[in-house]
Formats: sequence, structure tokens, C-alpha cells
Amino acid sequence: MSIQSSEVTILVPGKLHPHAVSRIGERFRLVTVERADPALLTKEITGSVVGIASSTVISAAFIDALPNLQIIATFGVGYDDVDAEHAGLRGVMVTNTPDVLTEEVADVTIGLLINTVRELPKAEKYLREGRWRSEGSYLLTKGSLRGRSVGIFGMGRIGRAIARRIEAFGLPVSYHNRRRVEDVPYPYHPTLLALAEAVDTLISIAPGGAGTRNAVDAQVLRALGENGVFINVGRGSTVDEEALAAALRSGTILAAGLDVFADEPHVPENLLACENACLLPHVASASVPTRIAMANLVADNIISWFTRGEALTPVQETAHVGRQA
Ligand code: A2R
Repeated sequence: MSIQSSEVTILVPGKLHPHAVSRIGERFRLVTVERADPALLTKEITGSVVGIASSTVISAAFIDALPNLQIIATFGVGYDDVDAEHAGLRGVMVTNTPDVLTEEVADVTIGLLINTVRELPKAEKYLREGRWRSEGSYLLTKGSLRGRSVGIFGMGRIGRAIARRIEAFGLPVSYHNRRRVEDVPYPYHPTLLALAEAVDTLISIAPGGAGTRNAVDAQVLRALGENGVFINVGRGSTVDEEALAAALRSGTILAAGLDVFADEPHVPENLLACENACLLPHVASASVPTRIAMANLVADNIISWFTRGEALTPVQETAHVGRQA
């Protein structure tokens, strides 16, 4: 099953965490291109590449341009920017980096929720601008965590870690997924709208892709009510950002905390204009130790595939793919 490491050429298109690049480079031959664009591939690259390690968009056309490709190891748990379905049809393995970021993302979700409801970043700005001294105490916040009821959209690995933290805050949790999860004690809602109607605080940690696009729309936001808070740490594409900005502007909901956006790093002007939005530049997993753990998992997937013939963390769409000798 195993092949000589020197025969294995791994392509890194675009930027990838340097620790992943260095670990893969220690074991295999590395080639790089500026971005994952078939037009940038030379004959030598298309003939030799058997693996990709990346944190960028990988299209069906890019996969098809590499006839000997066996594995795409992506950096991050969300892999909606990789055409995994197409890879699965082509017999190409796709791996992601689940678990190693779960608790980190859940921690930041709680921080973002508190910052959004209790306005801590705005209060700190007030202090730094000298306004505490000159104008007196920061205004009382309209919102409080007390008495809230929290709905989680996406009760997966991270959703569960968030739910455990919310429970510790003494707040009730319920959730929506496509399927009920048997081993969690929280009430299940078969639609996102039913969940939004039952809670005043909605946390989205659902994956991106066609199945969740614009799932959080004007109707869902309205259902949260005027004390409603929306937190997004999943994918920006799951939200109708226009509708969200309108709901924030009109007071249809109280506030939103967003770590993810539909077209990163571009944040819509109409969201930037909302004082009641707490906005972060996609930092939930962005600590040095967690990003190193993610980089290690990218490298370990590639190493395991070419030495033992197995991927460590295959995505669902390619779980059936095995390695041919
Ligand atoms: O629907 P299910 O039963 O497959 O549950 C998954 C749920 N989910 C959805 N819920 C409603 N409508 C959909 N179209 C839909 N698609 C998926 O999201 C599952 O419970 C949850 C995802 O959980 P995991 O796969 O365990 O992912 P993890 O590690 O919690 O990360 C979640 C997302 C990533 O995909 C990135 O976008 C982000 O967090 O970093």
C-alpha cells in the first residue's frame, strides 16, 4: 500500500499555515502555486501531484486538472469551499480538521454573545476615549443574558460544546438540525423557524453550502422578536445579510454578533453601519495553539494517507474513498 515518500508530490495552492507546509515538506516533495487556478498548473505539476494541502477554494475544474490526485487535506472544519461531492465521484479523498478547534470556537462564541448583549467592546471604547471621566458612567445595556432562551442552529460537535457552556450559564437550550440528535437532552425543533419562534437568542454554528444558504432570513429574524439576539460563528452564507442589517436597523431584533461573513474579508457597509452589531474578523479558532493543532491534522492526514493508506478525518462525502496502491 505505501509508496516511497520521494515519489509523493503535494501541491499547496495559495496560503497555508506554515507549520503544515513545513511538516509536509519534511516528508514529501512540495510544489506551490499562487492560487487554485487550473491555468497556473504546468504539465510537470499536473503529471506529478497526488495530494493537495490547502485552505482555499478547490473547484471541480481544479480537481479535474490533476489526473493523479488522491487526497485534498483542507485546513478548517468547514469545507464548503471544496467541491467534496465532485471529489467523491472522482475517487479523491477530502479531509478537514474537526475536533481540534471545537472547544476554542465554543469559547469565542460565548465571548461574542456576552460582548453583543452587554456591549463590552463599546464600553471599553467609552473608557479609552475618556468619556467615563468626562460624561460619567456608561449607559445601562438594554440587553442582559438573564432570562434568555437559547436556540442552536447546528447541534454538531461545536454546537454541543456551546450548549454545555450555555447550560452552565443557567439558560435553557434547544436546537435545530436536519435530524434529531438522540444523545442530547435539549428540545428539538424540526424547522429553523420553529426554533426561532421558541427562543430569543439564536446561535448559528451550521455549515455553509447549498443546504443552509440564507437559512437565517427576515422571517427567522422577526420570529426572534425585539429582544432577539443573533450570533453567527458558522458561515456567513447561512444568513441573508441584507435582511439582517435591516432587522438590526429597524429594531426588529436587539443585536447581532458576527464572526463570519458571506464574502470575507468584505463586510457589507450596511452591517458596519449598525451600532448594535458586534463584528469580528473570523477569529473563533484563531489562537496560536489551536491553529497549530489544525496544521498538524492537515499534515497527519496527508502522512497517514501515503504511509498507511488511510485518512484520519475524512469528510462525509468521501468517507467511501479508499487508497489505490
Ligand atoms: O442536519 P444534520 O443532522 O446533518 O446536523 C448537522 C447540522 N446541519 C444542518 N442543520 C440544518 N440544516 C442543514 N442543511 C444542515 N446541514 C448540517 O449542522 C450537524 O449537527 C451540524 C454540523 O455539525 P458538525 O458536522 O459536527 O460540524 P462542527 O464541527 O460542529 O462544525 C460546524 C461548522 C463548520 O461546518 C464550519 O462551517 C464552522 O462550524 O466552523
